[in-house]
Amino acid sequence: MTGAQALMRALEAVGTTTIFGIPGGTILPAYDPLLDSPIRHILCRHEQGAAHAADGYAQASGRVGVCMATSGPGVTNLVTGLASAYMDSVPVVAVSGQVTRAAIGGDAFQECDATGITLPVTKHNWLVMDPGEIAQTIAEAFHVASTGRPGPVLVDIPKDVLQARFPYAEAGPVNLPGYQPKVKPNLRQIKEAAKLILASERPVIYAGGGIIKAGAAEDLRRLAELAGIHVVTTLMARGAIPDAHPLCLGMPGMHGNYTAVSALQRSDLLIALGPRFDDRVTGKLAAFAPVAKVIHADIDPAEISKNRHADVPIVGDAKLVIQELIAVLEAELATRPMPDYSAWTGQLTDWRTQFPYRYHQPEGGLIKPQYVIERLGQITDGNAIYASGVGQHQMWGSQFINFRRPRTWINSGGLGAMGFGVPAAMGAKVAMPGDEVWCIDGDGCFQMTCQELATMAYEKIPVKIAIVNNGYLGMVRQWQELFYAERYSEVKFGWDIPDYVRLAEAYGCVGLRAESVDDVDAVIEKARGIDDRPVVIDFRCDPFENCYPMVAAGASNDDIIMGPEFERDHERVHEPQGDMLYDPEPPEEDA
Ligand SMILES: Cc1ncc(C[n+]2csc(CCOP(=O)(O)OP(=O)(O)O)c2C)c(N)n1
Repeated sequence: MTGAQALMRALEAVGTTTIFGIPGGTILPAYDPLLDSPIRHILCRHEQGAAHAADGYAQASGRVGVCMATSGPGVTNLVTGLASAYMDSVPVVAVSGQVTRAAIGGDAFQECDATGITLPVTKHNWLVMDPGEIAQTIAEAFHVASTGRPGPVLVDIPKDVLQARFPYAEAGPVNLPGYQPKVKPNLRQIKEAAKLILASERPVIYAGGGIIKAGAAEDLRRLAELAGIHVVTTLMARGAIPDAHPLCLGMPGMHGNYTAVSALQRSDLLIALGPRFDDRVTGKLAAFAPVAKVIHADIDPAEISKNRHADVPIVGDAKLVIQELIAVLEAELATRPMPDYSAWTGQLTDWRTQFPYRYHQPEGGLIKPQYVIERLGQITDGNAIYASGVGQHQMWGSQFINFRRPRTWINSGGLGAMGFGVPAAMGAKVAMPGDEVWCIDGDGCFQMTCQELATMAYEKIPVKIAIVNNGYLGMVRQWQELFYAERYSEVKFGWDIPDYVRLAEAYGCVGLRAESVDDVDAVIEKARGIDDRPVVIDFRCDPFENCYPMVAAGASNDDIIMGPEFERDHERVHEPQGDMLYDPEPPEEDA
């Protein structure tokens, strides 16, 4: 068979059912055997869309997402998507065409150094110079992408390797001596961790995206309930424990809620399970959780003590770590009671009642973006899959939807790539066709990848897209308002261009618009009733609404800004909270 046939055979053998891609000269041989393969190829309109779709597919399902592109500009268009998947540890396999072996290095037409260009944004990549290595490389690529700390990989194959005829042999077992992820935690560290938990007074579980990647959501809930310890869920861990659970505190960080931020800040023990101490969570690192000891469990040893020293480092799969921790704690609790956390719990409960997310929807006034998102979450009952763009709408989505289960909040968290939402929602819907899938997008983000509406309309992928149209690059406008004396430089788009309803219709979708609060429920309901094509809703929202709470970039979490709705209570927020308060060191100057 040919190398191209071998590629398809190998992709089928590892369970690929869908590829998102765009053909071109060097990958063309691989498109021919697709006609004879059961694999569904979804012809995207831009390779960035293909890569984000593979990412959304993987985040929603836990399976590996696959995308394919031609050499040169095809690969460079994939790079943003690969970088996003890399930052968020999402398993994606990208297959790219390369110029023929003889032409490599000669600046041939559409040549680019695909492995070189993607090296920093992939977990690993390969240039396959021998057709006999295709099957084994694909097997290795899937293994590397999906095991240990998951991530994207790229397999680059020269055109003549795809065309070459050779005797096919199935891939053998994957044996990579240099790649042995450690999944089983060390029992001694688990016992140390249990000891710290039993000695703590103000513990908090700091749950990161690793919980969802490891399929450890159920175990997380059991641990929290066994110990009676509250959980914060980072942007990438939303849904790891249901928001309605009494021990769930929601999202910490730059736009997190007061209780989650302060719980970390005042804690004496952070039980960090699969987070990476991202600066959007820690704020100014030197001032983060100043008196807390840290248990840090992560599958990637390089994460541990990278940003914050771990008193108890645990390398291992989050699911196994939690299961072992539960076993050790249960054994301990047979002989002694759990510490009394009631003072701490009382404090958390007080904060929760005093400082929930707040906004004000004036009657007859412009629609507030928070209102749109809150209603969307309520009407869908937190039961849909929600993908998001990047900006204010993303933060409000995380704040105002009550997530019920893991893999329902799909984001470009680490890279923060505008344009992620529409294609990621497409990938999610393909992976989970039985689920209702919404994209919550900004008008800026939407315009970066809205060409995938054509893909979805043509392929009958009925995603619903809620554009929170504030006519601005809202998050940037917010920063200009707060930190650049309201000097609004190059952030205004206006509500009207493009006309999103007509644009949706031109793309074969249904276009709807909400201009007043009274329209909001009706258009959401209407969109829910349409299942034969994508729906785009243009929600015309208040352009000057800001996202709060906010911890300014580089500021300490102690300096959380609660926003105008809390201005009256401002002094109270910053008053010492009795003996719950630590005595902070004076903050260090930024280096
Ligand atoms: C590709 C890319 N370019 C620029 C940015 C910087 N950026 C972050 S948020 C944002 C504004 C997003 O505007 P919009 O999509 O309208 O969402 P809103 O904040 O108004 O909800 C920008 C420009 C980015 N994150 N990604």
